[in-house]
Amino acid sequence: MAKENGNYTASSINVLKGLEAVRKRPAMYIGDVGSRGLHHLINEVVDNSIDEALAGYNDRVVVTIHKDQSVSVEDRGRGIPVDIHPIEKVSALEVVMTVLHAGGKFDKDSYKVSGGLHGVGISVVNALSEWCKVEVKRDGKIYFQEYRQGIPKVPVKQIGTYKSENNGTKTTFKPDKEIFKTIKFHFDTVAERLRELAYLNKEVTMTLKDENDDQEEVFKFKGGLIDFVKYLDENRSPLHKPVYIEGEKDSVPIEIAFEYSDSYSENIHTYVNNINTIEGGTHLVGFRTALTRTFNNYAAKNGLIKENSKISLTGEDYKEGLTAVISVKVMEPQFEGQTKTKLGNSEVKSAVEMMVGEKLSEFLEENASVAKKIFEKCMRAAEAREAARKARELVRRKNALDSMHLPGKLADCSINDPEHCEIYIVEGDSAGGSAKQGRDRRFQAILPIKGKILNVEKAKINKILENQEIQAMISAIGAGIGEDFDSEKSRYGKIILMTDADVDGSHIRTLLLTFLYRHMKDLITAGKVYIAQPPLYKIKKGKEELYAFDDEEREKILKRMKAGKDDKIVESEEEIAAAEGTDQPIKGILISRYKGLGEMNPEQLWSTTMNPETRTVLQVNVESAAAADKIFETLMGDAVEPRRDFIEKHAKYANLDV
Ligand code: 0RA
Repeated sequence: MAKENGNYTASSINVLKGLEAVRKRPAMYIGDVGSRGLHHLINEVVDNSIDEALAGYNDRVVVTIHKDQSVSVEDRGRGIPVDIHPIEKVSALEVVMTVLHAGGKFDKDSYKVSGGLHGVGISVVNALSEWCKVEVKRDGKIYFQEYRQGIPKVPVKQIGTYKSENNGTKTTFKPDKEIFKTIKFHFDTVAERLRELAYLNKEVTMTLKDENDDQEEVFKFKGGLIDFVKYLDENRSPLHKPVYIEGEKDSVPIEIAFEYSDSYSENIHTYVNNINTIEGGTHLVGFRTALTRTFNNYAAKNGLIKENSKISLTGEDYKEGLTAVISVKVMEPQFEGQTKTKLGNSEVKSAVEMMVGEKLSEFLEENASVAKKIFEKCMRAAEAREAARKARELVRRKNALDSMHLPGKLADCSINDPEHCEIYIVEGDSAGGSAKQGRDRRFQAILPIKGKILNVEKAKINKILENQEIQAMISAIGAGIGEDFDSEKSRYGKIILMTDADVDGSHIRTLLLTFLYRHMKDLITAGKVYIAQPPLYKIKKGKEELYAFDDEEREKILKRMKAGKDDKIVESEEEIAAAEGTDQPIKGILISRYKGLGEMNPEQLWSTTMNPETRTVLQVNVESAAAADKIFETLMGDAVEPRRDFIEKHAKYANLDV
C-alpha cells in the first residue's frame, strides 16, 4: 500500500475500508460462503480473462487447482496495466486488485457486466483470499505483486523480462478459511462453467488441471453454439442439422443456434455477456416472437396449413422439442427478476426479433424440407396441446387440481401465510404418519406420496394430469400447472422433498424433481424447492444419543465416544443387555443404520430432519440450466446407455444437486 511518511494516504484508507466491507459481508458480493460462493471466486477471475477474449486479445485460459487448494488462472490477454494510476498514485495493477469495481475502469467500450454476482471485480477475490499473487507479462517485462487478505505486501515490482509475444496475466489465490465454510474445489463444478464458456466463446481454449489427481481437460469447440446444441441433444434424436444465426443488429451482437428433436420438452438456454439468464428476458421474447411469426408466415405462404384446419399454431406449439442457445452481448445490461437473471433491455427484443426474422425466413426459403419437417412436428404439438387442454378441463371439472379441494391425505398447516409455511412431500404412508405427528402443525404441512410417481419425462400431458399423486401435489401447492403455473401463488414458501436415504428414495426424489423442473420450473428458479437430509446413523452410548448424516460424521462421533478402552461397538441393544449382570458387563456403543424414514419415531424425525432450528435442508438451485436439463434427460429419457454411465459415475450421489 502506498505510504507517505509512514502513514497511509487517504486513498489507501479507502482501500482498507473497501476490503473490510467485503470481508465483513462476503455474501453480498459472492452470494454465499459455502461451496457455491467459493466456486464463484474462480468464475470471477475467469470472467476477466474472457473479457479480454471478448475485446479480441485473448485465446487461452488455463485454470489449475493446486494441491493446497489454491487456484491459478492464466490468460494470454494484454496483461493488467501496470503504469501509475493518476489519481490513486499507485500501479494500476494494484488499483485493479484492491479497489472495488476498479476492474473495467480503463476499458469503457467493453461488455462489462452489471448484474447478478458476476463482475464484482477481481479485488473481491483478493479480499477473500488468505493470500493472492499476480504476475503480469506486458511490454517485455514481468511484473509481480502479492497480497494477504487483500492487502499488498509490497508495491508492484518488475521481476524479470520475457522475449516471446505472449503477454498475459496469471492470478493465483488461496481462499481464506476464515471466510469460507469449505475451501475444497470440485473439478466437475469448475469444468461445467469452463465448458459452457468454451461453447459460448468458440475462439477461446479453456483448460482445467487438477494437481491433486493429475486430471486435465481441455475445452475447445470450433462449432461454438452449434456444438453446444448438439451436446444438449446428445441423447435425443434431432430432426435436422442445427440452424445457426449470427450477426449484429443495432450494435447488439447476436448468436443463436437451434434445432428440433423428437422429444416433448423445450430446452432454451439464454446468455447475456456469457451470463446464463435463467429467468430469460427480452432476448428470449424477441426470439420466440420471431420464431412463431416467421414459421407461421412461411407455412401460410407455402400452403402448409390445410384449408379446413381449425388449429392455428401459437408460440407454445413451437416450443415442443426445441433445443436452443441464445447468446447476446449488451453494453449496459439491465438485469431484473427474483435472481437478477432476467434481461430487461427493450432494445434487445427488437434487435433479436428483426435479426431472427430476416435470417430465418432466408433459411426456410432455402431449406424447404427442413421447414416442412419442423412445421409438421409443431402441428402435431398443437393437436396434442388441444388434447391436453381437454384433459385438463376434464380433470379440472372434477375439481382435482385446484386448491379449493385439497387432497384428502394432505395434513395442512394452520397458518396460511405462504412465506412462513412449508410442505413436506414425503415418501410412503408410514413416514408420512410419523411426519404428521412429529411436525409443528402451525407452519408445516405434510403430503405423503405413494411410491414411485410417474416419470413425466416419458409421459404425455394427459397421462400426467390423470396421475393421482401428481394431482395431489398440484392442488396442495395451489399454483397451477404448466402454461398457467404461477410460483407467486404457491401456498408454501418451501417445498421440501423427504425421501429415504436409499436407492429407491433417490429414484423417487429424482422423479419428483423431474416433475417440478418440467412443470413448475419457477418454483425451482425462485429457490423454493429443498431436499430434506435425514440422518444415516443413530449412535448411542449410555444415555447419549447422536445422529450422523454421513460416514465421515459417524467416524468423528465414534472417535469421540470411544474414550474408554472397554467400549465396544455392538449391533443391538440385546448384546448390551445380555452382558449386563454378568462378570464382564460391556459398555457398548450401539450404531443403528436407518434404512428408511419410517424407522424413526415422530420425535426423532422432528429433531433430526424437520426442526428448522436443528435440521439441514439442501436448496435445489439451477446454477446452470443447461447442466440440469442434461441430467434430467440423461436420467429420465429414453436412452439407456448414458443413464447407466451417469449412475455408475455418480453411484453414491445419483441425486440432483444441480
Ligand atoms: C484493465 C484494462 C485492460 C486490461 C485489463 C484490465 C485486464 C484484466 C485482467 C484480469 C485477468 N486478465 C486480465 N487481462 C486484462 C486493458 C489494458 C490495455 O489497454 O492494454
